[in-house]
Amino acid sequence: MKVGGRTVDDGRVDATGMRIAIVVARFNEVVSQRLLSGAMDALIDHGAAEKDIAVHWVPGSLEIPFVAQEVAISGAADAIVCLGAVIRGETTHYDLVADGAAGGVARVSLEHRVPCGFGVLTTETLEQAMERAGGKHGNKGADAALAAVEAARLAREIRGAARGKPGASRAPSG
Ligand code: INI
Repeated sequence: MKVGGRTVDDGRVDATGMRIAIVVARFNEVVSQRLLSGAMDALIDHGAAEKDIAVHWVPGSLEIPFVAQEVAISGAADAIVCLGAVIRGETTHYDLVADGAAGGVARVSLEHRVPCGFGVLTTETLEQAMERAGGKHGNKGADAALAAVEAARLAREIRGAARGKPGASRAPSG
């Protein structure tokens, strides 16, 4: 499977039994709805149960880090998937929103030790966003979901190995 132009070790992308939270921004909803569909399909294709996926809608991408943080603190999710679309053509504070979302999500992930897949598109036009939300450039919502699951599996292996259980990290295949 290709994620971001590279081949991912698909064996790691097993979402069976995982509790996953999706935090998705309503702003540019026509795009984020497609990112959400892509993420849901990818998670279910990889073994997640629909009942284990919680979807939290927020007004815009700037609100994503706060709600992701609340999810992380609650302990309700093994992985968090963050989805939104920031389109330069439609805002004068594009950089502020894009940087705030990316920096905030990265901070939540590191401070709370919960993997966060980052599927917030940053594009010049709505057309470019649609191309990345189920169009000719794939679905970045699906990619972000699978990246979060892969990171959650790795964390589980590493934490298990640190406690003396088998399952140390493998070298990538292919
Ligand atoms: N939020 C987005 O998710 N995408 C955008 O393109 C966008 N624009 O264009 O401004 C946007 N703004 C809203 C922002 O995320 C907050 O919801 C708002 O500032 C209230 O805090």
